[in-house]
Amino acid sequence: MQNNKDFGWFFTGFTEAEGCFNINIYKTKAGKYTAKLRFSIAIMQNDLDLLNKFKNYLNCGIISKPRSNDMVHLTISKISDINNILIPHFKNYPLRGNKLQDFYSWCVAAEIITSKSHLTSEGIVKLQDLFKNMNRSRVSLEDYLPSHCNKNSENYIPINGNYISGFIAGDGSISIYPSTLTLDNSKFCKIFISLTQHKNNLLLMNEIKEFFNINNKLNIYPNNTIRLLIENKEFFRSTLIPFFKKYPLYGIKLKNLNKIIKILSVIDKYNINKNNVYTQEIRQEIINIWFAES
Ligand SMILES: [Ca+2]
Repeated sequence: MQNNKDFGWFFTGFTEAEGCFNINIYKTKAGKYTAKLRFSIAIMQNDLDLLNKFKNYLNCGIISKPRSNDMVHLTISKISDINNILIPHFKNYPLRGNKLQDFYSWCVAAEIITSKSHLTSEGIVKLQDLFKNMNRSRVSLEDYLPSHCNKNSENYIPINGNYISGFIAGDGSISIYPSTLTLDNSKFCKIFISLTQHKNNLLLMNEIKEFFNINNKLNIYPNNTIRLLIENKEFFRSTLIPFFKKYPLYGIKLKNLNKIIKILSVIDKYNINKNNVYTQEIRQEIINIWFAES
């Protein structure tokens, strides 16, 4: 079992990928405006164990499941939990991508709510201004200064492996192209890891690239995203699998990784190299591993 410090970094990395800092401004029955903060993580229902792990780690929050979809949510909205648990957590294990900006805005909002200023119209206006510039509605993307990622900044923080692990658990994909798992495909069993981000996280993506010594160039696509894609069994063997031994992965992506580890050992067992072909039996063995339950 990993110690709490490692899991703390994992949680921050996962939050960088999938967490959401929000400010809810609403009218009470009496017609007065008020506000609440909410931190949430929504993931697929089959990853519920991971959400419970986060809840246990934080020792606060509520897990819920909306009827409308296959997601489960961890929500923290009690201001005392936010002030005493969540904000200290992210100060000890800082975010480093563009979600850091949302966290900063959120901390200002927490002060407003803690001091009860949100019960005044000035306080509500301040919260509205903060809210208007958070998450997807952020207008000043150009102001984003990811100083924790910048080696020349005094705020630079070296990237932590457990953070990367959490980030991949959230936004990464570790898998096999299903189309390559047929019995009659010449490109049998193509495994890959990919990570896609908004271009604002270019510095962060470059750090991850450097961490793994990857030479691929990061292209910015017309939809403003950048993508890191590695389809190379040798990279899994020499870099990724040892990395995840040191910095464990949790959740559904760990299940995929474990299947890939098994599949690679089958490939090694039969000594299959690039030029060899898979026999029907070996293909079936690999297909069975990949499609096995859990
Ligand atoms: Ca994301």
